[in-house]
Amino acid sequence: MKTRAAVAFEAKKPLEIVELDLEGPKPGEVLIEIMATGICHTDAYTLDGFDSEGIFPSILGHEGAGIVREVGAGVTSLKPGDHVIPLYTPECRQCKSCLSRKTNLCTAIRATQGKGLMPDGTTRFSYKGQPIYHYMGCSTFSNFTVLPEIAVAKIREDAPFQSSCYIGCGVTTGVGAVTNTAKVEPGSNVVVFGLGGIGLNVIQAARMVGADKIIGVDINDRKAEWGQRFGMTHFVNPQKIQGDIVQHLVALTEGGADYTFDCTGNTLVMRQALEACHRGWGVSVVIGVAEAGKEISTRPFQLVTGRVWKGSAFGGARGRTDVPKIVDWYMQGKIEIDPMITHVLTLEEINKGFDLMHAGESIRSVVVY
Ligand code: NAD
Ligand code: AHE
Ligand code: ZN
Repeated sequence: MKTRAAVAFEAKKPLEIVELDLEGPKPGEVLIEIMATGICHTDAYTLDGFDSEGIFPSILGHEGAGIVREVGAGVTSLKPGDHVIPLYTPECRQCKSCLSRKTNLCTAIRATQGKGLMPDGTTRFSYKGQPIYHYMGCSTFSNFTVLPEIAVAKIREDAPFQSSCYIGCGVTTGVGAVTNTAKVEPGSNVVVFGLGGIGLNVIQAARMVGADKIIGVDINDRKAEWGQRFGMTHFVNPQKIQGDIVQHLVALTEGGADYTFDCTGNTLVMRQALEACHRGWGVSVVIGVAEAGKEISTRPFQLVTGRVWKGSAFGGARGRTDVPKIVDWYMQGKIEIDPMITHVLTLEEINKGFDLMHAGESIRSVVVY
């Protein structure tokens, strides 16, 4: 079949809207019509050539929602017409990682996914007879895409596509980092570095679980109002304070934060986030994705004296189990999504979404097909 898609032919070049060829689902796979997709900073990071797994030409996009149109042989948990969210972190429920109950990082198809291929080692997209690669197993910047059954979460049909697509990455990542990874307790002091599409979801989850001080840190003053809108109690622009940001935050939290979250991808900020934690128990969660080749460092003494450095991918969520629950939280009003969707674009306008992100003018841009 044919599908309209925004293709990343080369790093650092705008996406091109073209009509591609797409092969249908093989056994264990489903064809999905994507109805809406968000643009996450990770898409921009890969397009900018910072991802050590970046492959070109490919179809980016990993934050989508859509409808199952066809199922391959042996698919039992999905049927045509089901409303779904593609999962870049699948949940096979059979691999060592899924069975461990210690992680959400299912390994069933990770090797082929990282090479831009389906689990059978082929790509289903082509343009003028040349292969176009998948991205994060999702490729939601295509109107139609193919995914393995284990990488698809079935969601309720009354959830709007335009907002629920954001649960495919940003919402689940931010909310899950608080509820699954850090397990923030009521009364905690929390510091969130980077008040973008992820950081604001960390803030709203910290409010939801009853955190006390919720301090937002961003170099863009326009983000202060956004943080307050979702529960931030204090805002700090590190470029506008006297002295060191870590000392400033330690003073503001009377000894250090119980929990800090990096939502910037900047390795220097990751260090500040760790060192702003309380001696003896503070936990810092790395969410931001750093450029290829970057490394984090701190004095080991920071860890010896009880601070804990952790990471969180997709908010520690097991997608097929947890994503439908997060959709319920949204539909019940426990979490907000709509105000964070600042721009709704057509596929032809997708490059504008990247420009808005780089200019710090959007929280989330969503492409509606
Ligand atoms: P975004 O562009 O919407 O927001 C980033 C924010 O960080 C902006 O408000 C920016 O002003 C701020 N910022 C940049 N440099 C800063 C600094 N030095 N100090 C303080 N603030 C700074 O991006 P996003 O979509 O929210 O994504 C944030 C990060 O999370 C990215 O690195 C992205 O790749 C990553 N991410 C990780 C996961 C995961 O599963 N771990 C999932 C989604 C996104
Ligand atoms: N491919 C990169 C790492 C990118 C990365 O860390 N991705 C996050 C999700 S970001 C979503 O916006 C993730 O889930 N990682 C776990 C995984 O298995 O990819 C690199 O450094 O090679
Ligand atoms: Zn993402």
